[in-house]
Amino acid sequence: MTNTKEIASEGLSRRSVLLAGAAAGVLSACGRKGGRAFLSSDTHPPDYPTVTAVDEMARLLRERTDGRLDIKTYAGGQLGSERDTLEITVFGGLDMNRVNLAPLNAIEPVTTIPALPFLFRSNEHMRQALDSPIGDEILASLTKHDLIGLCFYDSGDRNFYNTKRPIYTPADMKGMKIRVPNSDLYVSMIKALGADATPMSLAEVYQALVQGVIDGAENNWPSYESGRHFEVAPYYSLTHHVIAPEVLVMSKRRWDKLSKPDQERVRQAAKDSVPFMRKHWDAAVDEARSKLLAAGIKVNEIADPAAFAAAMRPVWNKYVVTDEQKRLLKEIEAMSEVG
Ligand code: GTR
Repeated sequence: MTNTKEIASEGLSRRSVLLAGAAAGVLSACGRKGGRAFLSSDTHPPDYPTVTAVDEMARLLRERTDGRLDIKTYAGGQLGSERDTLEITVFGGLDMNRVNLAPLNAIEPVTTIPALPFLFRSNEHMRQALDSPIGDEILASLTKHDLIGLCFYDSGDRNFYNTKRPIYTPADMKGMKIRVPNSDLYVSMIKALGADATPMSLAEVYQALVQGVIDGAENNWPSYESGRHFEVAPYYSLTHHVIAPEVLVMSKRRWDKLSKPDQERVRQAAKDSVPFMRKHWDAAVDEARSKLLAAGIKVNEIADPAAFAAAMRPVWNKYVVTDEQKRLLKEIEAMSEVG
């Protein structure tokens, strides 16, 4: 398990130092009346719902502070991968970052809970759990790592896609090389299915598929579409194995410089951007699905989801070890009324 101190003692990679320098350059370049805009990063393109949700948060902040507080998002991974930009955010070179939970798994054990395979029964179940005090507790767990967890956004369900064949059973995955985000939990999930896991950043996936470095990957409909991975990996198999949310974080260094009322404004604007995000997320999933079906991808349901769940279940025992994790897991499972 890596914590922020260990990251610090390993030192920032050369790439991260360069990125921090670039970020600092951008920061000084966007000076404005009443202070500079918060600089935020996102791996997705400008029209993706995570990016437009932060734009909405920026709009709310401007409106509520007469333009004094604002956010400038660098979308499309311009400032680097989620892992690199997260390091920079911890050290204060970036003010905000919208990332998946995966790169946080190595930093904070409780972030692995919503990322467990076959935990949430539906998107509704995920939303309800993270809207409850459970979500607040997970967001608050990031503070000791110098990050302020502002809110969760949707990421839908992740499914496998590949260049070779439809996947119907775990046995169909045997020997396949599957890209995963940089998270030990994801590596273990793929290994549990008998496939080989290759962690890499999202930006590298298209080329890796073309070159045959990997046979496939896994992601939600909008990411599969916006990264154009479907062009080279047309088999999309609906395993629905993970429904982990996205998270919006702020650097604690920047946060600590804000007045208490401004901290409250930032937190409230983030929370108020969530319904906007959900509405656009649902539309984006429908739109991506229709576009991809029209483009001729080969989609299949899996015969027996329970077989995938059973094969991946040992991962729960490996990653759920602390009392806090066990309690949160129990509470989420006990929410039986939804989904
Ligand atoms: C997407 C998520 C990104 C990133 C990506 C990945 O669904 O929105 O933040 O984590 O998956 O697989 O790297």
